[in-house]
Amino acid sequence: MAKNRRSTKNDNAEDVASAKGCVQVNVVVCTTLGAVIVVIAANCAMVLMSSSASTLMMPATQTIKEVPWKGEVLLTAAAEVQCCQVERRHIDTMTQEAWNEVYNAKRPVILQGVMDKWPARTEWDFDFFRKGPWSSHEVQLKQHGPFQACMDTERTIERVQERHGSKGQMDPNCEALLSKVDTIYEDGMAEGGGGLDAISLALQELLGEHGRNVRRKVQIGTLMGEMLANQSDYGTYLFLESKVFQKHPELWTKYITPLHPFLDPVDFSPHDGNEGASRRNLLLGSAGSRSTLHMDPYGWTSWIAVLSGSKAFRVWPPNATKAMYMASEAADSSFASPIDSFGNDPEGATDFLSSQPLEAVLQPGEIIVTMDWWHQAFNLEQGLAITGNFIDKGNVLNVAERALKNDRKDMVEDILAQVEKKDMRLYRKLSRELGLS
Ligand SMILES: O=C(O)CCC(=O)C(=O)O
Repeated sequence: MAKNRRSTKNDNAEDVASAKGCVQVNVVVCTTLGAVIVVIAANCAMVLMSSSASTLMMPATQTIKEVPWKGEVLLTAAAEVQCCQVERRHIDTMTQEAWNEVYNAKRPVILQGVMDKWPARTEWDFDFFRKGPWSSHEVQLKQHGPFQACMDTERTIERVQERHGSKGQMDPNCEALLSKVDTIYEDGMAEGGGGLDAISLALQELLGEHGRNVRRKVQIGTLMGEMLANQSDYGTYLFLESKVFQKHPELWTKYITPLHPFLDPVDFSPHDGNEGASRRNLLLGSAGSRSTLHMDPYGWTSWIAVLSGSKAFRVWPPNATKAMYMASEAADSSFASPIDSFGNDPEGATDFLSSQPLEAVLQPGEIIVTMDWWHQAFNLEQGLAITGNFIDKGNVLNVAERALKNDRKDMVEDILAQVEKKDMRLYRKLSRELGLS
């Protein structure tokens, strides 16, 4: 099987690269091609929408009949996620000592009450984003469906085989779908038009009208407008976007306030010249979209605040890494598992299947702090959320050590420069502990 479409490391890296990263999105599409019903979806990892039609060479036959993707079934399964296994605390009852206790123990926690006075809580809706000056901001929609599910299955099988010998078999429909995409890719390459363009156009053609959203760039306002008018056939999709807060800082300063100091500590994240804007993300997902199963890079602390819609959430402790079937069992730079915990059970992945996540259903107004745990979210309804992350005195040593392990000395230097500016004692201690003094 050709390897070209399987640049999974890059896919992950790209996802992580958006500071929080790790989102993937879903679409289920049925389209008629001659007499054959094709059920297909497109991962977007290598699909660029700015392709030119001249590069496309379509394969002669379209015979994929079915792939193991049952969006509705998954929605039902996700709806069965337990509501309340993650501790919930109201901010009014959370003293500094109580917070220190939770934070130092690195236990995920759901905070209630923090968002009560945020203007975003009452003012942000789809219309708000359709009309404001931010409406012309472009975001990258990502979608996920059978194609991504098959890619994930294939990657999981490879990892299971590496660990346990030959276990697990590819579903024949997945095999057919993936080799179809390989063919399209290779034909495109052979044409000299560029594989990515070819794959993009081929998938659009296969998906018909629905294909237009395959890894599509779209203005927030347009997207919101279509959603409001209920004409959206975006399927299940999601975007996670930080640049909108860089371009429109008032979105954060005016609407996400007061931000409780527990979520806004003295921060040593490398500076991006935007006072932390790239550590803040706007997240929009339709029902059925989900993040990858991931842990946040380098063990920094993250939180996700739900403004509208509800989310099924699973978290696994940091020591569950072995059960995640990553390419390397050390926390490598991808930080994402090939497993979709809301998808089909990965055959043979015994460590994963016997792992025991905690589950929660997050409601609007709730904020989950995932600490350094593995997590995956599934949007039960379409909704808006924001995320933030920080490197503070409680996690900085861990982050720096992991960065060093990943050959990110540059990152450690940037972090240390921040620490030196803000906390000289901590700087000396860290330099000693990291053996850099
Ligand atoms: O889709 C979500 O709500 C989860 C986002 C997430 O896990 C993250 O930003 O780290």
